[in-house]
Amino acid sequence: MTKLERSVGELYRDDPARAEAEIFGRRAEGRGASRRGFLGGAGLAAMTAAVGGTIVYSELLPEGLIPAAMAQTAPPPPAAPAAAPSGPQPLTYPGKSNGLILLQDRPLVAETPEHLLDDATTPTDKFFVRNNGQIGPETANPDAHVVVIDGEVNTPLRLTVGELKSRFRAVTYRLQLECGGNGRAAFSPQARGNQWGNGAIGCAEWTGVPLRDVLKAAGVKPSAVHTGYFGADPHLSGDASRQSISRGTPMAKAMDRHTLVAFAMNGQPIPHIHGDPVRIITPGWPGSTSPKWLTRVWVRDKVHDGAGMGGTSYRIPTVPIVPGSNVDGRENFADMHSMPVRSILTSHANGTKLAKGTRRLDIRGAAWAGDLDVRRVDVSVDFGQTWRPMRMSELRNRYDWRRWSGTIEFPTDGYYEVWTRAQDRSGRYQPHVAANWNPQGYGANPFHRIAVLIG
Ligand SMILES: Nc1nc2c(c(=O)[nH]1)N[C@H]1C(S)=C(S)[C@@H](COP(=O)(O)O)O[C@H]1N2
Ligand SMILES: [Mo]
Repeated sequence: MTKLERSVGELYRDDPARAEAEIFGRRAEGRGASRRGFLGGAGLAAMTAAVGGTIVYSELLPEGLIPAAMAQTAPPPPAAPAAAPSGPQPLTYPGKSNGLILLQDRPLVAETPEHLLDDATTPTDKFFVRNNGQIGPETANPDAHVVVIDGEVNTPLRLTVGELKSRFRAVTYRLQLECGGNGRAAFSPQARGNQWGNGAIGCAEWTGVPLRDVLKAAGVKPSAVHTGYFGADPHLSGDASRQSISRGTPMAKAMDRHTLVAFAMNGQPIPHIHGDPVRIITPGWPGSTSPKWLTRVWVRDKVHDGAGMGGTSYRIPTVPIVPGSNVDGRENFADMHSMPVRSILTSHANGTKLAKGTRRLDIRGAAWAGDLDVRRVDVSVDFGQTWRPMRMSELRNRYDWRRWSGTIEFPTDGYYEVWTRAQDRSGRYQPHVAANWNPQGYGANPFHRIAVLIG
């Protein structure tokens, strides 16, 4: 047992199933189904040693969940050389907080840890970054940059950014922009792609022209079904005939007055890494429908078929599949539209240590649900046995996120997990664990959990 006590944390990282078996007792030893999952004796001692304190509600700890204290926010890159520091790497990028976590270098991908999303409006330096290809070219004269609107329109347009600003009325909204793969790290078995925690989200103020006004100026034909967006960023391979990504949405979403052709972020020209000089913002839908470095809006008479459309790309099963299945997404899959409900605790980081004797804690966070909005947020400190409702902020505009706050209580010193759970307006709650597994890992939205150690 001595060896296990020292290594159970490592064991959880390397082989969660074996760690569970060691901690909760092997199923084969079966003392009857009612005993399975009971954390006691040697298992409890090992777990206590691993998390660094008495687990206050240990009798309620569910089997099969990696304790939050041992879950990593982001794994090290798979092929990291032995000499490289292990664990998440900080991002070093001009204009970006080095609290961001680098998930990939090429293409550049960086996540905002949940506790850095503590502002009502996400500051630009803390906004996550997701590229699929190279970074778009610099534009010497942003107002001269041209965007083409063509396809199923009566009058194709070639609009410069200058014309976009002078011909149309600009609006400013605070809007959710979330990667379709946010939460992917929660999938088991691991799904393909960046292993995001819950930090591929930002809610910044975007200023721009409603895309619908531009589309109306071009005159949308009745045959229009879908948009197809194009950006100026070259494919990673450098092959000019390939798009790094080219997605779109059904017309109804493109015609929503909150879908913008944006040219400012938080009151400033959009920084280059976020798509300068213009990008689309499709709030509440997978971030991949918000192209940066926008060059073209192609109005299609069918669902767009650009890079990142079809197959298992941004598509989720309409009939659940066996986790780990090798499927091509052609049958019983649908394009992911609205993002699912999610909440995060932002006032404290995972692994927060509090002074001995702390009995109350003021906490805050954010919650959002794509097109649906959030009905409520609840927090538990006893592994989900009891939940306490949180106060919620008003929305500034549709597709804003909710900020929530409240106070939680701890009966004694020890190890706790603070779990947050939101419910959307249709009545759906976040699940305990990532549901509806799919090969590319979309739609994982289990509770946010942080470990807190008191004393
Ligand atoms: N041109 C272009 N636009 C793009 C991408 C891209 O690779 N190229 N990535 C998309 C994805 S997958 C996401 S999640 C968002 C991220 O926006 P951000 O980097 O400004 O945070 O941009 C989207 N727009
Ligand atoms: Mo994304």
